[in-house]
Amino acid sequence: MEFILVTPQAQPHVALIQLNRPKELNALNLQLMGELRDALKELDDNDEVRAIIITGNERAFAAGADIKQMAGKTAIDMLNIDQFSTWDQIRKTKKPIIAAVSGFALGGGCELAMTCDMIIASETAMFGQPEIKIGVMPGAGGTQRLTKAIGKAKAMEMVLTGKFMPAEEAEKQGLINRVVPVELYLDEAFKLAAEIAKMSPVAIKLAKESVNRSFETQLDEGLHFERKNFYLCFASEDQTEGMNAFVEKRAPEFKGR
Ligand code: DAK
Repeated sequence: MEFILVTPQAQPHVALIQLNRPKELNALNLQLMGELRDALKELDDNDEVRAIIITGNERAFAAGADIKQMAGKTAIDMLNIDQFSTWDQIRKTKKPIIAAVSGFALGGGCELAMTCDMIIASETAMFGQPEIKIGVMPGAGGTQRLTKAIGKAKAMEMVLTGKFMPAEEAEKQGLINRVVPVELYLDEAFKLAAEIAKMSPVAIKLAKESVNRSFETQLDEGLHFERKNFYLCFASEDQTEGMNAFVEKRAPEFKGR
C-alpha cells in the first residue's frame, strides 16, 4: 500500500485506515482508491475487526479526486476506467465505518466521508462539493447523499456554488454526528467505534444494512413497500381492536393477531 496506512487492530476490534498523500491534500487518485477498496475488503473479511475508522490528517481528510489525473480524460476514458465499481465495492462494506474528518473534505473527499456510516469532525473540518468550479458536478453520490442529509435547498446551494460548509454548520444540518476540538477528533472516533465494537457483530451488520436500506431505497419503492404493509395491518385483529377502542374511548387490548 503506497497511499494509505492500515492498522487492523489500532484498538481492540477497531481498525484504522489513514489516507496518506499529505502533499496533495490526500487527493484521491485511482491507486489510492484501489488500495482503499482492497483494504476495506480485507478488514471486512477479518473476524477480529468490528468497526473501521477512515481518517486523513489535520489539514485534509481528502481534497477530492485527483484533478491532475482527471484533467486530460475524455468521457470514454472515464467510462473505461470505471471508477464506479471501486466506489460501489467500498459502499458494500458490511462493517460500520466512521469517517474522522479534519480540514478539507471536498468533492470526492466529501463523498467518501458521506459513504461512511458516521462522521466525526474536528472544528477545522470543511465540507464541500466544489466540482462546479472546475466545470463538472459531483460524480460519486454527492448530489444524492448530500441532499438526503441536509435537504434540497442547502444541498442545491452547495452543489451549484461550490461553497464550503464548516463543521459547526454541518453538525447543525445533520451532515455529521458531531464536531470536537481538533486534538480530539480521532479519539472521539475511537470512542464511538469502541462502543459499537461491544455490540453483537451480527446485529450490527444487520442493523447497518437495514438503516442503509431505508436510506438507499428510492421513494417510489419505499412508498410501495409502506403501502403493502399498511394494507396488511387491516388483516389484523389488532387494527379492528385499536380503532374500535378509539371510537369507544377506552384503552386498546392488543393481542398480536
Ligand atoms: N487534486 C489534485 N491535487 C490537489 C487537489 C485535488 N483535488 N487538491 C489539492 N491538490 C494539490 C494542489 O495542487 C497542491 O499541489 P502543488 O501545487 O503543491 O503540487 C497541493 O495539493 C496543496 O494544495 P493548495 O496549494 O491548493 O492548498 P491551499 O491550502 O491553497 O488550498 C484547497 C486548498 C483544498 C482549497 C485547494 O487545493 C483546492 O481547491 N483543491 C481542489 C478542491 C476540489 O476542487 N475538489 C474537487 C475535485 S473533483 C467519480 C468519483 C469522484 C469524483 C468524480 C468521479 N467517479 C466514481 C466517476 C470526484 C471529483 C472531485 O472530487
